[in-house]
Amino acid sequence: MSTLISHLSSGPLDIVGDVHGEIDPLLSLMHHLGYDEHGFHPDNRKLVFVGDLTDRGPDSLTVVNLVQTLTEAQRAQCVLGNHELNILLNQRKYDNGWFYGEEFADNGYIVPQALASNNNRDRILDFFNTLPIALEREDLRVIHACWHAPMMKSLRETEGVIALTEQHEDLIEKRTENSQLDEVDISLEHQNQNPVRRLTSGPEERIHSPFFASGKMRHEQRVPWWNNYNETFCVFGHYSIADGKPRGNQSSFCVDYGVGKRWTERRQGRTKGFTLKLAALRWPEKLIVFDEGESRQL
Ligand SMILES: [Mn+2]
Repeated sequence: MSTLISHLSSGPLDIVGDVHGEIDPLLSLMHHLGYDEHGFHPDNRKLVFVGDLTDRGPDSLTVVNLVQTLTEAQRAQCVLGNHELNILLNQRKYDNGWFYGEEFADNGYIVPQALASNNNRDRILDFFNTLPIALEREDLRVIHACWHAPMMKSLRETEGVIALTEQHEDLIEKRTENSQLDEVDISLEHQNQNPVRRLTSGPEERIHSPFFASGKMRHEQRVPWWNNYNETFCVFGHYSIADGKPRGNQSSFCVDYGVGKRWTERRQGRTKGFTLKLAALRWPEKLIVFDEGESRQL
């Protein structure tokens, strides 16, 4: 197998949702799952991260450091999320300023965050460059946003995520430049036909009433691809269930419980009993464990 689609560890797993720089919930979740701070588990369980380790929360640097250490010690695996991809492609977004040493402000409120310096940037990029897009084994698949079987083929034919992204960007540009497609259609082509984009941030479709989200006007909306997914069980993140609606079906499960926006709860003075949580799905038990210790069966 190539580096972009890798073998998922055998044995029991704990698949952790989008961490988004929330180091304290991560350490708390690991504790409740029975891991020590070095990622050892007495029952030889392994951690798997669905990507989006960074941005929004207070300490992306420490989260990346920890996951890198665990991954290098082969006690954890991690797939690439769209937030890691943006940083790899050097695409400055409204919420990844920490990487560039810049504060994250929301309507004048500065979100408390550790900022990267020149000393850590190269190490972070080197680590992100090692991350596969997909992990699979006989009974289970893990991906950040969307499993799309026809596009998995292109992951097996390449080594580098940056090269693969750019190669498809060029192809799509050439194909659309003299077409009748408008700006939104072309943007959708880039989202849906570039395997790196589709697998790390999911398919989208045009909407007719644009709305404002994550710092810009949106003319597209996300497509709930899992409604038509009926293959090997797939765990994914990306689609924060901050609105309270679980996502997935009998063959899939979204483990992103929205901790990435916990700073909005902290800002209002909350210190525990958060609505927005970090969760892990225990496999094969199918038990959902949350960072404050509660759990429930899927
Ligand atoms: Mn994401």
